[in-house]
Amino acid sequence: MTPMAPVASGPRLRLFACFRRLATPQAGPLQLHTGASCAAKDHYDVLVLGGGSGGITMASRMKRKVGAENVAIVEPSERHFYQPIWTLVGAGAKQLSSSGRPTASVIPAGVEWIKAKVAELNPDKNCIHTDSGKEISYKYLIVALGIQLNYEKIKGLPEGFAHPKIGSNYSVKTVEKTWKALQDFKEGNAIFTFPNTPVKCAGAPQKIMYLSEAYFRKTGKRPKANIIFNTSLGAIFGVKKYADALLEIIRERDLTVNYKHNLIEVRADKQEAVFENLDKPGETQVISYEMLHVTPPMGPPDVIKTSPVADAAGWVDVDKETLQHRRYPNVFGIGDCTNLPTSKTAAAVAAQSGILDRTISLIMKNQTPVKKYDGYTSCPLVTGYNRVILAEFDYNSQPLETFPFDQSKERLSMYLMKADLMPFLYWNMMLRGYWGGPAFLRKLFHLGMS
Ligand code: FAD
Ligand code: UQ1
Repeated sequence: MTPMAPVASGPRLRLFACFRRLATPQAGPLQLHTGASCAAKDHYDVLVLGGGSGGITMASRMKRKVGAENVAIVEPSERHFYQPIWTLVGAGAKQLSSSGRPTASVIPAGVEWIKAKVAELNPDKNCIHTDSGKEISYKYLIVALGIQLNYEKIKGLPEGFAHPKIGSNYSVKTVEKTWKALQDFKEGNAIFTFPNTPVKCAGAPQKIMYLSEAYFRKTGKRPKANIIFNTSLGAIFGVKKYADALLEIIRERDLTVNYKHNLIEVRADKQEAVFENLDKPGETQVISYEMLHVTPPMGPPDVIKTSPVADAAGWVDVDKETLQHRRYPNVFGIGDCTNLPTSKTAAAVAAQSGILDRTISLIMKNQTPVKKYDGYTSCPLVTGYNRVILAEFDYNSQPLETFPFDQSKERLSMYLMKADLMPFLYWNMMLRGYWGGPAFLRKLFHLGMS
């Protein structure tokens, strides 16, 4: 891809930058769009869409590159959440309040926070529109809008959450309902679901099952609990090494797994869940529950789906090694909203942020991106109140483990890392742009071993 010419930085030079773009004829097929620009009053060298894990992390890194005053983030929410801890909130092991901080406190100092929703992307004119009617232009765009939760695709939801016995760790509104349902459980079916779509943190739907089982054991309710994992998938986990370990736990703890079972309806007033059998079209099954944990169907944010930056499935269409957009060279994507063919996690975002930082730096200097993302992602599979299997793997679903021991074994040390070290690392290093994943640790540990 042909990189673009660097543009002047600094607020006073923004107007100049706009005129220069309009006045300078550009050559090369991929540069056409850089000659066009909307008549926006607001212009930034780097515009970041979304102030979640990827957006804040990249804004911190870009601030170091181009100066805080040349970076803006578009994000409507007043609070920023560390979502990975919701698994433990749903199981009563952490408080919900510990998972959120004011967005204002995580926006890098000096970076502009545009408190609005992105309503439209216009990459051909290098600008976006917000729901408040603002038009903002940019030189470089980073799309970090996350994945959209589509509870309404299940009949009876989200209104069913008004009833007891049902919860979902995937939303700040329903995660505490999981813990309530666990505490209220007396006897019967405890059902955990996995939808028929891509999801973020593909381990989370089953982590809460293991925690629930441990809770029932601790409170003497286990003999009266029938624990069921109904998953749309055909396997328990995508990486054989960890799947084998999980299947052993499932066998030991007497958990029932039904593959290719997709939740399509919740009759919360009657405590019934309806599943379709994906292998037998038209066949449905109604199961009564005493507790139901819903992982909702998910998909790309609507605003991306309907924009030119989307691929055919609606995700931001990026190069899987450089994270640069495949058609708009000044557009980049990170995290859950992209079509990167890896598991969508904050750990993946951390690794991607280091790569994207390098990619953008080189593009800004008219050079070709060299650093290549290997698909690194990680999923701390919480299997009890003091046990974690730390899955780490790459694009090829091959284990890419950091530590010099077998991570497919349940460990207390990995639980402590998940519950206490990771939140610290997230708030203090990742969001400040100083954590690009554990690759350096992996090299260090494995060097020590050889
Ligand atoms: P997000 O962090 O979700 O940020 C997206 C941002 O975009 C949000 O702030 C949102 O408000 C904003 N936005 C959306 N639409 C618009 C719009 N139109 N305009 C402007 N802004 C918009 N990851 C791990 O690594 N380890 C784990 O153990 C783990 N466990 C998890 C457990 C649960 C229950 C959940 C829910 C997630 C878990 N994750 C885990 C996944 C992790 O939280 C996500 O993968 C990560 O947050 C993705 O970052 P992101 O920036 O792509 O999206
Ligand atoms: C990680 O880097 C990360 O991002 C901050 C997570 O998200 C919360 C993780 O869960 C994990 C496991 C990692 C990987 C880090 C190490 C030290 C293995």
